[in-house]
Amino acid sequence: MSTTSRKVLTLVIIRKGSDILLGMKKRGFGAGKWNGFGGKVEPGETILEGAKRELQEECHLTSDSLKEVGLLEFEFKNDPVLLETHVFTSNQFQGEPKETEEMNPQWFSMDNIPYQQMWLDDKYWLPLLIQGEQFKGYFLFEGHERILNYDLTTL
Ligand code: 8DG
Repeated sequence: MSTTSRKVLTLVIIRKGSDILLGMKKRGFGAGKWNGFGGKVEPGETILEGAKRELQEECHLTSDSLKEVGLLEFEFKNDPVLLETHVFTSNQFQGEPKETEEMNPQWFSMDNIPYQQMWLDDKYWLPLLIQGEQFKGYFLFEGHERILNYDLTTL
């Protein structure tokens, strides 16, 4: 498949004890799914700055200790855009999660993650993040609900 462009995205998973914070995406790409917080990196900002900004914009938390732990590439069959998603995590943050126009945040116990209402790839890599591993992956989707093939390695 030929790739003509690459979009750089961030995804932030905040942890607190044995819980993780997810948000129900209310609109746009991935609406109706629980996910971490993130979005497109804007011109003039670093990827880390983009991750912090999206965390603040989408659920009103700030964190100065985001750590990049994963790199995920997503392709969709018949779509020339490759989504390069940088995954960050932290268990240190300031503020209380607050609902915004984009996301409704909720804490989930790490042994009760709502994978049925998440992107299909998350059940492969999120357990690695929870175990403190670093990882790199590629997922080829057909539509939003089918993975045609994937590759995932720990670093
Ligand atoms: P907008 O303002 O233009 O609506 O969008 P944005 O907030 O800048 O970006 P977005 O389109 O909402 O960003 C997509 C988010 O979804 C980003 O955090 C990366 C994440 N994401 C994917 N694919 C997958 C996936 O398969 N699994 C998970 N967990 N997250 C994904 O793009």
